[in-house]
Amino acid sequence: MAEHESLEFGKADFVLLDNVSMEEFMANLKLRFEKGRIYTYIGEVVVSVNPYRAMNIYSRDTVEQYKGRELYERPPHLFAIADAAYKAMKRRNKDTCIVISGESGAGKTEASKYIMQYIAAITNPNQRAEVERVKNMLLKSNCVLEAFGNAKTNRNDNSSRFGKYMDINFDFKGDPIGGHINNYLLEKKQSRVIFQQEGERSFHSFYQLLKGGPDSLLRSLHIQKDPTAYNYIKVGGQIKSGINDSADFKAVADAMKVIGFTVDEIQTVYKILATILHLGNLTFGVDGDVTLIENTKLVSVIRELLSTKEENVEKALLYRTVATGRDVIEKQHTTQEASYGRDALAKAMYERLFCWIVGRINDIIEVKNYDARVHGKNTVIGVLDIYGFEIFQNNSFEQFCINYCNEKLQQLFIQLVLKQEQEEYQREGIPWKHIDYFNNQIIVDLVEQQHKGIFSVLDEACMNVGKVTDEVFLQGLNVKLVKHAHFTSRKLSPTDKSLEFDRDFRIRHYAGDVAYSVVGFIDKNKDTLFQDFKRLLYNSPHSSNPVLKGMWPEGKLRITEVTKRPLTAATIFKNSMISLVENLASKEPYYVRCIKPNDVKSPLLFEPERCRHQVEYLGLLENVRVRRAGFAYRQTYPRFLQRYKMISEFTWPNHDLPSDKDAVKKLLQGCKFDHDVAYGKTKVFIRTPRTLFSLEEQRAEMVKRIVVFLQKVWRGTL
Ligand code: AD9
Ligand code: MG
Repeated sequence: MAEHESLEFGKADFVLLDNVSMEEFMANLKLRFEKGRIYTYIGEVVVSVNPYRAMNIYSRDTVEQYKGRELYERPPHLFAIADAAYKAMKRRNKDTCIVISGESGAGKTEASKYIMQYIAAITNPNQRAEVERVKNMLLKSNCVLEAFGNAKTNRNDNSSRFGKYMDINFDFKGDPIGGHINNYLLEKKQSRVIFQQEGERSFHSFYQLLKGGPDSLLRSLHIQKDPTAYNYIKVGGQIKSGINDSADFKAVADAMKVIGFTVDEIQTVYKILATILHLGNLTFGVDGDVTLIENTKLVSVIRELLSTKEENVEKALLYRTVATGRDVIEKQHTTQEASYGRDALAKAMYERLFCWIVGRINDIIEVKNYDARVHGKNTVIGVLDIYGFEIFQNNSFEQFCINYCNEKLQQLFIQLVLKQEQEEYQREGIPWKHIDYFNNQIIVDLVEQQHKGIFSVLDEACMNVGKVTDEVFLQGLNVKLVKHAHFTSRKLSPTDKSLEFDRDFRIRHYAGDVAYSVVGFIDKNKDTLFQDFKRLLYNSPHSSNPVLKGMWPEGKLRITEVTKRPLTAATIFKNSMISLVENLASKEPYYVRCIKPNDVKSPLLFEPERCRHQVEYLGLLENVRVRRAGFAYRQTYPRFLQRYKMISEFTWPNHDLPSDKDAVKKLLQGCKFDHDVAYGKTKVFIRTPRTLFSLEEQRAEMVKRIVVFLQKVWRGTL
């Protein structure tokens, strides 16, 4: 139990609840939130509730209070978890990772920044210049990634539209020497680039350029300041956001420079943003049976920005080159196809731009010239900031991918928590008792299994030569998964009222049932960008500007060479999840579970129903159960004695027993708690929280008596 906290703030660790029930869990969460205690533990997991107000708990002073301390010595805090991950890495030479999950707006990205800030604050005591440089770059990379990967949504003014995993590498002294970022795109094909929901914006980068770009830059890009002049960001352009885009433009430009982007690279980034905005204003018309571009002036602007020939741009937008055997023919688009192609191009350009930025940051921050033979092992702390379970009114391909990701993480979590417990018991020589839990491997398989899994069925449907529709995909699912306990659809359960539409299927996730609409699955899964664009962009820039070219490596294939289909979105996502989980599994994990208390960003409101859902989706009760199935509390003998020795005559003020272990035994036997504990090699394990409370109460009583006694001594009245 975390010390220095009285019970008036609720229980600092959920494993100490009297009963593990949703009611008790929620009551404790609410009480703590209302008392300004936003963090609570489940063992070594931090549960965090977004305070929606500035908290005075991240200062340099607070850092000092957590530095080098054990988890339970101070009130629950992100810093304690960051410190635990850091200590484990340093002391045991082990790679560790911190997994942060929760729904949009729950506080994941803020938490990841506080963790990075903490790590930066406690490392490099000798102020080595090279390490300071690396730290600065790691912190600055956040600012760039947020500009290009975040947007204002209805849920969060600064919503990360990508999942992020960042490795920080440390040298043998425990100082940061580099890093690596992996990104997991959330919005398939960056649909936000061409359209936003009412009340939302496109990515910050566009508004920053328009509001903050110097006039000379905007002139060279043929861009005007008013965002509503651009079709693609028109909706979001009208929004008053409270975000200072102009100041952010400068901060991002500065961060790119500090990280090491060249002037040419930064210029190319702006050119791509401008090209996308111009593309959105292109319109198509017909003259007889010829499709044409109506505003030809824009074509010359785009040509200039991409450094290519005008006719190349026009051709790529209006024609599609197809290879039939050895012959190459050009097919003209209809206006509809041309608009579709234009939008696909804009989205793909943004996606490639974002991935290129991540790749460029990686080139710069990766560890170079580290010789493990000289310096010892280089260890890693990974920080994962990734979207949690999503259940909306309408759930589509994106929610399906996100929820699959959470199934994978849950599987890992259960395995690792159980494994960790098991290993600790083994180390301490305590017999292992089997813990019953729901193993969600069956749902992971349902999605990712070869041939029979949902992703396979989807890929197969996309490869159909004949009709490729969402319905064909659903039929495939109905055939392959007819008997699966966690899958159903309208066809398979015609009387099921919860499946509203014919085109829905439902999965029984570990966190609850979710109905998905198959509409759009096929389109979102396929790479719909015409090859012609890839060739255009690969071939366009002069060789002196390799940036754009580097984003489109497939463009170098000649038309007759393009035989292999590009990987589907599902396959790319699945592969990235499998390797992410493999990577995490090789590290010692720490968890932060974020909860959003309300939908109106209020610091005062705790909406019980909203929070309860999240507690369910995050599997927190299961987490408490697993944690309690073994021993609720454990502590090393010396620390245990330090805290409780005053409650026993055998140990107060000092004991004369052969070891601390013997002293603890004597103490607990004296209190008649012997039946509820196990004595490991270095730690005492207490099974039920009640025992611990009782110890705490006795301790509080003794502390009171000692204080009274001392006061009397001081006053000389004894
Ligand atoms: V999303 O999935 O990227 O849409 P996140 O990352 O979970 O989402 P984020 O960290 O961006 O949410 O937090 C949302 C907002 O909540 C922030 O912009 C802050 O205004 C607010 N917030 C979150 N955590 C804290 C905190 N510890 N202290 C104060 C906070 N405010
Ligand atoms: Mg975020």
